[in-house]
Amino acid sequence: MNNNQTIFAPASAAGKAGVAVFRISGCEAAQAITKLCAPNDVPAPRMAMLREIKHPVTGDLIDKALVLYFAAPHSFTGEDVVEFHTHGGRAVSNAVIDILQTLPNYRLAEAGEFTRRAFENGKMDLTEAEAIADLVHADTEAQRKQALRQMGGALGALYKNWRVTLSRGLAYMEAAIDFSDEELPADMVEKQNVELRKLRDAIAAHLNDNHRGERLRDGFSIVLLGAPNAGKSSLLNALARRDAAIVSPTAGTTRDIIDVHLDINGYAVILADTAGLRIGENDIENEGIHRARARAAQADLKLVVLDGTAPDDETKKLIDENTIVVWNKADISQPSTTEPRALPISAKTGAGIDALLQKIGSEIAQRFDNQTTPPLTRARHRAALEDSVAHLDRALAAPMADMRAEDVRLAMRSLGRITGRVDVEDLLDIIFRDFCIGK
Ligand SMILES: Nc1nc2c(ncn2[C@@H]2O[C@H](COP(=O)(O)OP(=O)(O)OP(=O)(O)O)[C@@H](O)[C@H]2O)c(=O)[nH]1
Ligand SMILES: [Mg+2]
Repeated sequence: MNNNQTIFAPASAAGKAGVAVFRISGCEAAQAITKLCAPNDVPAPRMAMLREIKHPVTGDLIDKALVLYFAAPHSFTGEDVVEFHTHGGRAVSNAVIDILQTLPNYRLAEAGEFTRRAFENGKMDLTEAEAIADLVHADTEAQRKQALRQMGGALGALYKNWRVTLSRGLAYMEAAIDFSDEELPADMVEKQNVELRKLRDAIAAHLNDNHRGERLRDGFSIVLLGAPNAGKSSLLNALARRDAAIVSPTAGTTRDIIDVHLDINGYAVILADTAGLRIGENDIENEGIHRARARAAQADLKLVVLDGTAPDDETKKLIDENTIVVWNKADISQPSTTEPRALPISAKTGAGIDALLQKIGSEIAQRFDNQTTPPLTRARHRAALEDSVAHLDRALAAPMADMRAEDVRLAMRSLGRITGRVDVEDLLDIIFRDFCIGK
């Protein structure tokens, strides 16, 4: 990737729309205006101006557009940035892109390249850049809020503070190595150890969060479980409001796991339909049952479906504290008093489905709400934090001051990789690949 080149890209989605936004960034960004609009008419920075966009060679009028100029470093990328807000038709877009491509030293941006330049120019740390990708991909309210909070720098600030605490500790440790004992307060090592342990415990507590931030981002997983014919697939369809899974009176209909994505009270949910649990009639059904059990073991919440017309004890054995139980086929059966926890529903008529959705919503909210510290949102952060705890454990157990200092240095390095303040060159391609073109 060549940062000396000026990059451009459509920043709005392709297709017909009222307006299309083109973004241009780099030291020659202003050329887009002087070549396409007027040679001596770059608008004052941050002032929107209506201009004619013309073909630089033929002089053909392409469109009338709003033109904005942001002078470095006061722009999203920290470079000179130009935006054209044209009309959003395909022909206009194609013409603008074709012309920009002919300008010297201009090239189409790669996915995430604008944000990458912003990161490289110190406009944001990596957690904030990742939050932008999350915000662009957010489908639900909870995802949007989490991304916004991270974009505000809450997560980056937390990790940065930990790193600052460590660097302060390290300074003392290095002093202890460099100076002889009598020049330093006697309890200094002890004090440092207390600080290190406090920080180690804070990071461990942050890690021990049930993966809630990652779940909020990736989706909360709920699995439907029950006997064959209990009505699991019917319930999946009722909750998804579409015919996602095959329903039939034949026991053993579902084999493969069927996932549907739902938005329940603003939370992203992945609901999985599974094979009815019994001793299967053949290898295929048994494989389906095996998969159902495996998925149940990883799920955040189990939705156990009792067949109201034949509530069986095997199904009841699946119920634990992480379960919502429903009494299905309540339209043709009488809910039993022996199962007071079971919510009566009918997947067929839709009775009780709203109450079930409410119950699911409150179960999820209970797990996510009332959080004071910003949640950990990515496996990448988790791995770095785990690394850093391991180094701190080693530092606390180190028999010699210089070994301890080295482990603290490594713990700091792991924390620094999260925000991108230390060597992360190898990570950048992976992180920014997640983005859209134009972001
Ligand atoms: N009356 C009534 N019938 C239902 C209800 N829910 C499901 N059924 C019927 O029960 C039968 C089985 O439904 P499915 O949804 O396929 O059951 P399943 O649990 O997915 O079954 P397997 O995939 O075989 O494990 C079908 O004939 C449905 O129409 C309900 O609430 N009331
Ligand atoms: Mg089924």
